Amino acid sequence: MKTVIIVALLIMLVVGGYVAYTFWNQKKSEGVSGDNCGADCTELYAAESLIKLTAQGSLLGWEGACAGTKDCTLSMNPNLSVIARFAPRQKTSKESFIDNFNREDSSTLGKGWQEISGDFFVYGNALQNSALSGNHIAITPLDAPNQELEASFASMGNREDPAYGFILRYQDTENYYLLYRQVGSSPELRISKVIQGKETVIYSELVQNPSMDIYYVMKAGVTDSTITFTTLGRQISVKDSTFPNGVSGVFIRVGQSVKQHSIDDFSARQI
Ligand SMILES: [Ca+2]
Ligand SMILES: [Ca+2]
Repeated sequence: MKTVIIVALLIMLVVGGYVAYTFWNQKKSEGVSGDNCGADCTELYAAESLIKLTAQGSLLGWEGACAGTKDCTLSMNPNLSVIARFAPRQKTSKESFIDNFNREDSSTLGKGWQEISGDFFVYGNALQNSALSGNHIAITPLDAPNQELEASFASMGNREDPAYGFILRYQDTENYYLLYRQVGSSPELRISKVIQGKETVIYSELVQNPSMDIYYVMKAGVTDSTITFTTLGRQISVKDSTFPNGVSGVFIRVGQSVKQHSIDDFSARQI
């Protein structure tokens, strides 16, 4: 059985370079990815194999043994050469992590969430804390130093002084920022930092308590050393450079007579 080689040069106009693809495999068909051809960009095919080339991305057109802009099927008989020309790629958008929790009830959160304190679960297409007193914290996989967070929160009661909000620049289970609405006997918006497990409030403002079981939106942001917290038409801000980076997430703190509060429509965006 003779072996033939097909070479596809994938010209990436956006970067002004090209990626050389050589196929020499027994696989019956192989997709051609615009910028991903594995470690060596080579594949070996048996003679007479039918090879289907599929361009992923905005293909301007094939040249050489293929023509047009659709998938190209080649019979591996003679040596063949193919060039795929692509339109410039769109500039990569900033990363984001979005979750509306619209999925089956579950004790694990999925989607890359990591529960690092207490216990959350997905219930009724939202996030809820479990019946444990103390801090409930879950972090996202979005690792960007500057982030903007948004989520809806619903209180199931203001007794026992619960708190709802965000964690920013999580370092480990004892070091991070918290931005939250403290409700109950001393209702406040707070920005605090937790160092070696000890929380210090670095800025706070008085607010009213929320109504029960009504969602309201809160936003948090951190850009370099500026931390902002926005809700109820108010924005508080503070400068602090203790933690320069780290992932972010959600935070609920509950007291002894535990209520299960809700969080929904979470988003985190790199800024
Ligand atoms: Ca939802
Ligand atoms: Ca859980």
